[in-house]
Amino acid sequence: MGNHVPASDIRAAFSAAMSSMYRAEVPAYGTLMDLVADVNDRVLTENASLRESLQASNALDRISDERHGAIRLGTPQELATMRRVFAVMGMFPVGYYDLSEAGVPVHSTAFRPVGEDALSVNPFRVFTSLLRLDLIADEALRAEAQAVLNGRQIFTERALQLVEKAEHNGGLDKADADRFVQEVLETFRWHDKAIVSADLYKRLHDSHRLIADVVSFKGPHINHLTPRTLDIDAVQDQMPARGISPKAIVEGPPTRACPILLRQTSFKALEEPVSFQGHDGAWHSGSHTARFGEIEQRGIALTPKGRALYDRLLDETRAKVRPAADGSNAAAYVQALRDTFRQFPDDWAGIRAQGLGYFTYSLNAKGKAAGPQGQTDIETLLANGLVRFDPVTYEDFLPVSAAGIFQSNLGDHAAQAFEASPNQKRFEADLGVSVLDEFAHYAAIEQASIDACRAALGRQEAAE
Ligand code: OOG
Ligand code: NI
Repeated sequence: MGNHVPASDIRAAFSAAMSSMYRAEVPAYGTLMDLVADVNDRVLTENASLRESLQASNALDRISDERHGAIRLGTPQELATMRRVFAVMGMFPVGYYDLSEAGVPVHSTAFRPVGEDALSVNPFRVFTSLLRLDLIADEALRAEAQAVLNGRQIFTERALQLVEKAEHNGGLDKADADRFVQEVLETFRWHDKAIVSADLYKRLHDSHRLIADVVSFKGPHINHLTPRTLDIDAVQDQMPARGISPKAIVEGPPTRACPILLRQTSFKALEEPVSFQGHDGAWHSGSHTARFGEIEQRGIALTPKGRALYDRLLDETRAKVRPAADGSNAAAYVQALRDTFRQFPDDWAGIRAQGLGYFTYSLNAKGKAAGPQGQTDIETLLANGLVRFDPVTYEDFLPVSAAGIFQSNLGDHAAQAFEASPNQKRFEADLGVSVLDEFAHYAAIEQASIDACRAALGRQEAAE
């Protein structure tokens, strides 16, 4: 049917609805958004060329908007259905992240738009984790948790009907799309009345705080949203002055002239009132800590070679200084990170020459004016000054950083240890599809840009 709303528009409406719901639910998040907007304004005032390039790509209006959020699901069925819900909004699973190694009993993917056009309409992603009850040693407790999860339905009836309708018709019309967003929002809403007793909550919590968070409530409340900042260090520094308490360190690479991958930080999760029903039917008050706010700053997507270098340097840093949750060695960690990453080239030409990052190539003014070329391999075109290259932005996540975000929001106590047990096959079986390989995706973006340059400057007969 011709009157379907584009999936990207449904995602944009969903992202906006989530933002206003979360601001209303978590006032500290609104404070963070205000701080991010102020810092971004300052950066744009000081940096005219950045302002121009954002304006040219139509990114200026939405600069401080949310880029991602996160949820934690309890069962394979919830994950499989969530995949279908996100597909209606043009969000597809990219990447597999094993967090068990870092002491968090989940594995995850990110549902996100794929492709430049979709990302430019609205880049909203949802980092989605599935609880791994198989990592819980206590069998009786595992069975109890399983029974609670099996008994809950996290989607409204109407949301499920609209997913089926969208799948059947290949989309939704405006009225259905509006309704869909409202219905889906219900799944992400906070519920302060637990669906387990105070006693079970305590036992789940003692086993792992995350298990209590996933099992004890009616649905997978959104646990954070994450706007984009143009200066993450400034926001990190200014949080305390606005009355919010940042995690100890910024996750990811150090501050650099040429940003790589992803830097993120958050304010610590808030202790919030919840209530548990007693045997007598009366509600008793308690508290639960789960929800926070985060910020992100993105850089270039790295090739497998670049990523291996990043991982090695991060390991080296953490072998020297392991960041303590209480922030006591934060300065030493930041210094060690900066020193170690001197080994990673910090200019675009160097990153490109060493094959560490992905770039898109396009004809510059000279290239556009030039006629067909004898040689059209990209290095020759570049050497002849006919093409320019620009970094491809990293749109995914980092497992060590994600673990750091999880940990800082699970309290400052020592992390629990699990056997590292990545199980992508199992995750994909539960999901119902394979996740997209992020490296293959970035490589294809780069290759397509090279092909376009070669086609534009090639002779017909020279085409391969
Ligand atoms: C997700 C933490 C990971 C990120 O940005 O790396 C994440 C969670 O706490 O559920 O959102
Ligand atoms: Ni996050």
